[in-house]
Amino acid sequence: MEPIADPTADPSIRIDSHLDGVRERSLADDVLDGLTRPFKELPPKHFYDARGAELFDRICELPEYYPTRAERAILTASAVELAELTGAAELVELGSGTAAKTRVLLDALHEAGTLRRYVPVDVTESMVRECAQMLTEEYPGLQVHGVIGDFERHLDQVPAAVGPRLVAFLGGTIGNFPPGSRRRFLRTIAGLLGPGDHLLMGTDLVKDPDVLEAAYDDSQGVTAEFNRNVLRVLNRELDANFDPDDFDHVARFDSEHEWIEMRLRARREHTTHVRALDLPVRFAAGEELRTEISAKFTPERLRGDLSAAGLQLVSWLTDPDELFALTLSRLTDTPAPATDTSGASS
Ligand code: AVJ
Repeated sequence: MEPIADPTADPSIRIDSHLDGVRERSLADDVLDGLTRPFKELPPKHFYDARGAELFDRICELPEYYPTRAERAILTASAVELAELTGAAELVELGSGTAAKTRVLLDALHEAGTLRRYVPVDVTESMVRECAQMLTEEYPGLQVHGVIGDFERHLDQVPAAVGPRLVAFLGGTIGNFPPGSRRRFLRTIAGLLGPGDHLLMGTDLVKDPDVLEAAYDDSQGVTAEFNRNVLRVLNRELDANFDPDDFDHVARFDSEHEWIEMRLRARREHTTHVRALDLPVRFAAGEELRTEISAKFTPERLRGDLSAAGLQLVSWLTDPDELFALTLSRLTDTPAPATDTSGASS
């Protein structure tokens, strides 16, 4: 059957979806795997249903949660310099969301006259569509090629570059990966880069544990609600019967691993049922379910991770209080191969 041309379709927007049930399957797999372990665990990506995304937006406005403000301040102060350093024709953004921070970068690249295409990669189709619409109106001539998918699985769906590329992975989300998969993921990102391309990444920095713990355990209890929201996701998506009020929110800085851990602690002994998986899950009183790690970085640790992924630092940008860092990096220079002696190479 011929596709029916949509007369309202905007030729500057293309959106490809790679989701078809992937999300549902991954939730079921993660729950079956994570809730049957001796130390129960769920990956943080399942926080973000509509309510979770809304709660996260509220977190970003909290007085205790400094990362969003610090990162925006760095971006604002450095956007022109970043546009100059990268000369990017294309911005690929992993986990683009509403693209609020991205605008600062798009503005600078647009001003510099190099910007041609924006490639947002995100699981939420409605957000990508809305922001594609707005951005093509705001920046005449801009192409938007949205990739709807999970950035952990679908980076191979990012289209070939149209010119110097800047990949942005903002917000400190790289901190959600444990160290091994972090390096593996960085290597996958490096696969999106060619010579002359750059990665711009946001990372939260190691600091006073009280400041860190307050950022993940705010006085208004928004983060606690965000944490418990993952139980509501399981209730809805997998027909589970968690009572979120059966769990306390816990946020602790693990100074050995240099990461924040969020957990849900059972207030009493009880058994819940994840009916879609026919899975009873027993909690002892005080038993904890780990829902997130959020790694905090030192310059040394970040350099090590980047270099293990074949990347080298181009610039290290931080806010005046050194709370957060934005780093620009590129593929590590490799010595030119000395095997071609024919003189025929270009
Ligand atoms: C979106 C993953 C960067 O780790 O700080 C905020 C998520 N969790 N408060 C973070 C989060 C609790 C956030 N990231």
